[in-house]
Amino acid sequence: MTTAVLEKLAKQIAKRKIRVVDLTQTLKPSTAVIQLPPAFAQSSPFSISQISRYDDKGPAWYWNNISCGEHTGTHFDAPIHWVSGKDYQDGATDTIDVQRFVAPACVIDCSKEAAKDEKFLLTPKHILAWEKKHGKIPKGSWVLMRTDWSKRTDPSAFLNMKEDGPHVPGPNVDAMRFLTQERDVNGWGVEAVGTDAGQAHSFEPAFPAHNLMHGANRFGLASLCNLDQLPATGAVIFAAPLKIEQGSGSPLRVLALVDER
Ligand code: 23J
Ligand code: MN
Repeated sequence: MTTAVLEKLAKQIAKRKIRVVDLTQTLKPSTAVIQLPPAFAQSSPFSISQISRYDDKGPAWYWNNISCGEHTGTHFDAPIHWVSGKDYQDGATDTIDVQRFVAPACVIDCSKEAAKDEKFLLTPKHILAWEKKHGKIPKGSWVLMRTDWSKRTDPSAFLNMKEDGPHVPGPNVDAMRFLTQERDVNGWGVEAVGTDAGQAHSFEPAFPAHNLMHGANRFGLASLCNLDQLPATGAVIFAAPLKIEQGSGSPLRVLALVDER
């Protein structure tokens, strides 16, 4: 049975009846990195330096040294990233059950709302309205918030930092309670630099996408793109972070399989 299903899947992919959509932003030195208040330590941006390029330093090979924070560009947040998830033995990049790196996605389109309000907050009311149209969010799904925020290619517009912190859309506290407690999701993904709203430092609890998702051993995906190419339901996401020993997350390539029919 399984062989037949996988064979069929491989054929459909080869024929492009199932399309592979790249949900990943290009990682480069100008990639915007989250800015925390000055009291806290900061994450390093992505940097790349050439080792050799078919030259005297290496006549037949090209390669680079790279460095960056774990939470740079399109990246995965593991449960141990947050203090609320620190004790999960299976909550680090190297200990997570790999089965959870492949999961279906529900895409909630908030692009109109985010265009009107840079501080738009997704609430359970919006999620329930989405479910009325598309059905109940299946257990083990990614829930992805489409805002079209990834279309802000200028790093400062992407971060959108103001006097009172970033003006960036995201989820409210009750949305994160609902998805962890009532829907048993695999994780929560967004197009913005982090999984939480720009003003989430002032929420109670602060940073609910981090505090509640990771506290419930669920994952985060940040800086996604091309969510406008996904159906509301039916896409399958491949999101596997680097196997960093006791890693809190990592940049990664996020791919979606989408049925063309
Ligand atoms: C550290 C502290 C606060 C936040 C974050 C990291 C992230 O958004 C992240 O990339 O996980 S809000
Ligand atoms: Mn992160």
